[in-house]
Amino acid sequence: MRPSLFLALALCLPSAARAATLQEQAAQFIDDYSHLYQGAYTAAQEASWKASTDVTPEHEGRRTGANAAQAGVTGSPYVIEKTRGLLKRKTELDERTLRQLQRIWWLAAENPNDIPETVARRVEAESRQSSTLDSFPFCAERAPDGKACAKPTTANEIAEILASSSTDVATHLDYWLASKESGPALKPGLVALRGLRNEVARHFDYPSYFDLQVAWYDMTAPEMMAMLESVLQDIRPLYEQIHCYAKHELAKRFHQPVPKGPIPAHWLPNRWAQEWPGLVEGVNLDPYFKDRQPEWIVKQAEGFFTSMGFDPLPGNFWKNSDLYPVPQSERKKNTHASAWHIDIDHNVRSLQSIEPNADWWSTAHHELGHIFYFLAYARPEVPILLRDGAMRAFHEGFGDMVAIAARQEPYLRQVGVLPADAKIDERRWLLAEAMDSIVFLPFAAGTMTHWERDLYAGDMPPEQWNARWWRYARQYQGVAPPEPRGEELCDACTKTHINDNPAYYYTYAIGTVFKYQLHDHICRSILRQEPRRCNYYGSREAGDFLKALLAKGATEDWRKLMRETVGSELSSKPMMDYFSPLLDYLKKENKGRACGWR
Ligand code: X8Z
Ligand code: ZN
Repeated sequence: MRPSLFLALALCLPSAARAATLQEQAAQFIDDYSHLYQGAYTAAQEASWKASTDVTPEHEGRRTGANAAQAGVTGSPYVIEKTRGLLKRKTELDERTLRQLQRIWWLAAENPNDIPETVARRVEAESRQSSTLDSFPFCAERAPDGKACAKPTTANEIAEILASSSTDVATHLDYWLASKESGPALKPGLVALRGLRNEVARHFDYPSYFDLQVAWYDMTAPEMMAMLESVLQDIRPLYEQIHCYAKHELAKRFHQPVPKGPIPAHWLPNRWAQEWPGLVEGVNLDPYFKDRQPEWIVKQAEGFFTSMGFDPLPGNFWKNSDLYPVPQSERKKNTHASAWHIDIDHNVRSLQSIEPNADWWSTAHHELGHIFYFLAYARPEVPILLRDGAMRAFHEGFGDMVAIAARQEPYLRQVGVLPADAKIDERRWLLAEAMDSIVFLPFAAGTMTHWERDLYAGDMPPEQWNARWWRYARQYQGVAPPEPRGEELCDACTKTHINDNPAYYYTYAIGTVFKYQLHDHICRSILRQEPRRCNYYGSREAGDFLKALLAKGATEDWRKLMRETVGSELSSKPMMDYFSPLLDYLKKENKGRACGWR
């Protein structure tokens, strides 16, 4: 049966004697839609899970089929017409109904089945791109023929080598170059997807796919860019000092002259230069995790949430999750961490490749943050369509906020990660944290978001993609490639989200700012502790506050919820206060050094 016809039959109106009011009609429509949506979504999630944890052509085919069926529901011409009609009569509908209809509209815009060929091509291209991304064989060294791989490597190994304190700059360069090899394999797929994503969004009168995604915040793209610009302005003086410090430290580490301008990208401890862990001498957390089992990391992360009064994770999480690395020869799986709300109810799982180090420690907390959020709003009072973060950045910020708490010194001592006799230097400890959070913002709000805005809203020609990527990396991050990068390469394409979570990345920037607002509020107003030495492990009050916030899902306007929860709209003030001791400290450290990159 064709999906549209099926839906027209399934979503028929109640045949009551009296004519139903518009509110009643809308409620019935939403009810029927939600039922079909949940079923189709669950089937698509199950198929995607299989395709992401065991990349084979067969699993990719099933994912394509299940996603097409889901698109048949969400983008059915009947759904589009009905929703359009209801949204035209907004004043006759209550707020909760409107919020759900708005979501039905945005979901329809992803796959409008009144242009079925475009939708079919998009669904197939998305699925293929994910398979290419998830199964790419990284290679650290080529055989003498220049083709065969003499030394296969993995994403975890690349991350580990780049983040190590090794002074061998040649190895850094080899691994950095290896990490960029997926770009050319992914570029043709992204060229096609950019066109298809824009086509669906424009069919719904959004200026571009970027604008469609930003609409989930009830904002226009220029409003979003202005909000991010103001965050970037706020952090600029601190970032410039951090950049200067890092440049000189790295030059020392690699026995190289200090560059006048940007930092060479292969010197940095992350392949996209998005976070700079391990740069602060004396603050390297990795050794403290070396003797731990990866299982301990996840259990400890769960323990953080349960200590605040959250229920333990359900059995299905432990049974179905895929949390540890597997050799590519055994099975190819997506190595980027993710959390899955399989049935929009209590069936949850996470995909990770946890190794015992500080990076996975934070990531495990981040992912469990998503899972506890899913479970908190999966309750009968929250309709299926509003079982979501109050906004996307709440979801990203929540687990990250717990990760801030999980790297506070008192907590690390309490759970035995930091030995009792370990002495720490508070300034350096704080600087190491800034190397994650502050350093992340020019990447997230700067390079990534501007590049994706240009990609979609600016229809950036493919022969400018690499040059634009590096222009933004230089402008926002002060980072330059080690050698010229031509347009046959695609360094932006190597970033996971650009392929499989498009036009989303500003969400992490907002989440970063928001998590310090939440953290500040919990520490100062609930626990009466100083945010830089604040421990909410075991705090029921912190847990009750968070559970109440999460349990609302997306039933309320996010700005209103923010004002009610942390007392203001998005503000970088708590984050800047948190890191405030660093500015003077770094100015002293950098005294006499040549700083800047412009
Ligand atoms: O993708 C993630 C999470 C999954 S939502 C692991 N993050 C971004 C990234 O890795 O690029 C978390 C921080 C930024
Ligand atoms: Zn996340």
